[in-house]
Amino acid sequence: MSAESITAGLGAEYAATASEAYRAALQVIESVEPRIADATRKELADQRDSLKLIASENYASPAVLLTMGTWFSDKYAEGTIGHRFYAACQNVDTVEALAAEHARELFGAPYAYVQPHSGIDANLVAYWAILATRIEAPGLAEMGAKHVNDLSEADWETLRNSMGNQRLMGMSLDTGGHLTHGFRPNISGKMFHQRQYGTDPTTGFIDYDAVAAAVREFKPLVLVAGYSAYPRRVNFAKMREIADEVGATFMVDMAHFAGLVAGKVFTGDEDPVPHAHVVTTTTHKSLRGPRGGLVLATEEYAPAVDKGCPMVLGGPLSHVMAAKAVALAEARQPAFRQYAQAVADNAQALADGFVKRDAGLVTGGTDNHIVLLDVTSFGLTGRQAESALLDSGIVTNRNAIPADPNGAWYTSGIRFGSPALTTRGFGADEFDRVAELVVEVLSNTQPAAGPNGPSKAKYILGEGTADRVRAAAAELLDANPLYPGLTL
Ligand code: DSN
Repeated sequence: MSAESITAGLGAEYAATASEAYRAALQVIESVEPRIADATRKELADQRDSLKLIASENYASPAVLLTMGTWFSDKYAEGTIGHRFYAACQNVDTVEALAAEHARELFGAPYAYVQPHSGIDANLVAYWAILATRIEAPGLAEMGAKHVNDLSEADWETLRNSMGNQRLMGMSLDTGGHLTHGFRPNISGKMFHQRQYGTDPTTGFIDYDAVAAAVREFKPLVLVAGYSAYPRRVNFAKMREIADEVGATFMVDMAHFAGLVAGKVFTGDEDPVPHAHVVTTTTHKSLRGPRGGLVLATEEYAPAVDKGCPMVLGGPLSHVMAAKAVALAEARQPAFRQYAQAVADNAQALADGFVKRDAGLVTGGTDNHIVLLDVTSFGLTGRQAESALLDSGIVTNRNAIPADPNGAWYTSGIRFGSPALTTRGFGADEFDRVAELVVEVLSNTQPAAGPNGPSKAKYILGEGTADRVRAAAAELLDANPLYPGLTL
């Protein structure tokens, strides 16, 4: 696999033009608010100078980034393609239609809705589309009405209440699920009567028999699969069978691994699109696009998803929909498949690097883009480990592990992801070296007491460790530059 094909997305081939564009843009920004121009330059420098291992982050191409800085930002376009509540949306129609077409083609989905601003927006559109299809539409028919506005106050109250307490089951946050999958503090845990499934306490893997038993007992209207911190693949065909047994709508949130689906690393039973009724994703994680979300749906759910505005959303971010179209076009290139395969291979190399250095991993390894390190094996909390790594130029995020004794704030885990450094061109050897550097930092970090006794946040990093690791990281970073040739 050639490094060039993987880093093609960074735009080395048009670096000179992009440099001119950014220099001009920064000059214009500087004339209005120089501190923002400075922060923008500093952000690039910081991203260039650190090992970014946050599993949900990536580096979008200059083509994607530049697409967001245009006058499409100024346009209101509530409604759908060709059916807007505002005039003069002809160019937004072009943009939205192209983004949706790329999404449909890339994922092989019958329908795509590209307006959601984020993952949570996409999930809310999906949830309300499911409620509209499964509860509201039959309720309206039973009441002999075509539209909710035709109902009496009393009938609307009855119908509205019937949507308010439906059942949803998703993966619990501490076993790797997302907060929008029924976590009580999130709107999904409040608008649904929710219950969660977890993972096997011994292996850390999803136990499909246990999920099936829980689903049979709870009989959810919606079964959600997908994760933010589960380092393994999911058998979506099996999950669909489980959903079908109780007549549940099967929804998959592929926000984390959409790039692996797009790049055909996840195929067959591991590709959610042929198995789910509704699939949601963000566009900025392994998919490497702009920040945003989208929803894919079967013909059955498409009409309700298409009403995302006004159901959940207001005006779409037309400039971001344009950038989604560019990113999805990039993801349809053959080079993206090589990138996606490298993301999976590199995560594997990182996990192997930890295992051979005796660091404890949740599930013992990975077969996606995530590696979840249990830092209790170093006598640390996630918070202490995250801070010590950051001091050493390694950017990660602390994350709960199953049945985490330190809770969701301090945590006992560090989540690593391979998408961003793979975009820079890192390969398996570099990821093994990253594992070595992480272990070096954590082995040289001690928990420390605060002024009031034991602390889950304070730590002492061995003298010289941060400098030593930063120097070693710089060698890797210099050999794999971020936005090669781009100068401000
Ligand atoms: N914040 C994203 C993640 O890190 O997984 C999802 O919300």
